[in-house]
Amino acid sequence: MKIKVSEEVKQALKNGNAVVALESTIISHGMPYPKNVETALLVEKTVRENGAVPATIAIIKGIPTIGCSRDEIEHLGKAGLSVTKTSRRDIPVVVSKGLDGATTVAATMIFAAMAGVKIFATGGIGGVHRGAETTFDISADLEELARTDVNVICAGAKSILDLGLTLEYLETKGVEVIGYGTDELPAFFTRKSGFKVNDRMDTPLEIAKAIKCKDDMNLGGGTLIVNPIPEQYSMDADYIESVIEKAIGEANEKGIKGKEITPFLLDKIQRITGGQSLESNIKLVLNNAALASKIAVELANL
Ligand code: PSU
Ligand code: MN
Repeated sequence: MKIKVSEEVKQALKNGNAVVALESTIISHGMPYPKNVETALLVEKTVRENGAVPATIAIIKGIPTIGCSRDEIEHLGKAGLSVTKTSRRDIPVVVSKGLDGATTVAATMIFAAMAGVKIFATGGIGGVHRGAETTFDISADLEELARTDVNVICAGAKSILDLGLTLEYLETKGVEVIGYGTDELPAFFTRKSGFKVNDRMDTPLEIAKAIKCKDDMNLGGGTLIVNPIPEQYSMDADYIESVIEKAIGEANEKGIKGKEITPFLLDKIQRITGGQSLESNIKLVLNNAALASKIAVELANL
């Protein structure tokens, strides 16, 4: 299959330099225009400032693209929901029809792995949804972490998910969850969730060493590194919980399910909080991009 790797990313990989993969569902389906485009460009800038090369990943006119151009990012952001949300299962149809695809964590991991990019920064991952015991709604992101060798830096998961079940699922699948400077799984908008991570590490070098070890032993699969939102941008836990409950209530009333539910909830939360959650969301993504870049630089030097 044809994939397109940008010249800059190709060069960096050839020279063994640090590269950080970035997803595109967050651009087309996770934030409103024009904040989504501004954020995506700011994330790329942050990666560069921390010594790595950014590789925003999407499917552009049927071609998996590793290292989208500024124009392509602008297009993904402006076209928004009309760009197909593309997880693992969607890839063959989006590619064969020559469509544009905004890649989820799962699909971004697949293309990062094809290109040889090991480190990937995002905001939050998908997981086991609340009520999954009846809906069976478990994000394909978790399965991908189990099988594809890409290490994902995120701010934990929103409590639109069942965080306890998400951790149990990852444990079953053999996915290591490392807390950066924390023993607790962060809950995206807040630094705490009440759930313990498997291991805590306090430096990017320690994390890079663990990743290298996994590679050297060919264990396969990814690692999840969870990085709490900086204190000054974190939200009030009770407030955001009530907002999330309201959003889930509305989704249930409207009968929204399947691939629509996550974008629906993200949009609702942003609307109810009057954009306050969007600002927190942006800050935590930048924070993750910086950490991912530092890990990628350490990994390149090992
Ligand atoms: N959670 C967020 N922001 C996001 C997503 C999840 O806080 O943008 C996106 C990511 O692209 C993730 C996808 O991979 O939603 C998960 O979708 P689903 O739950 O349908 O697997
Ligand atoms: Mn789902």
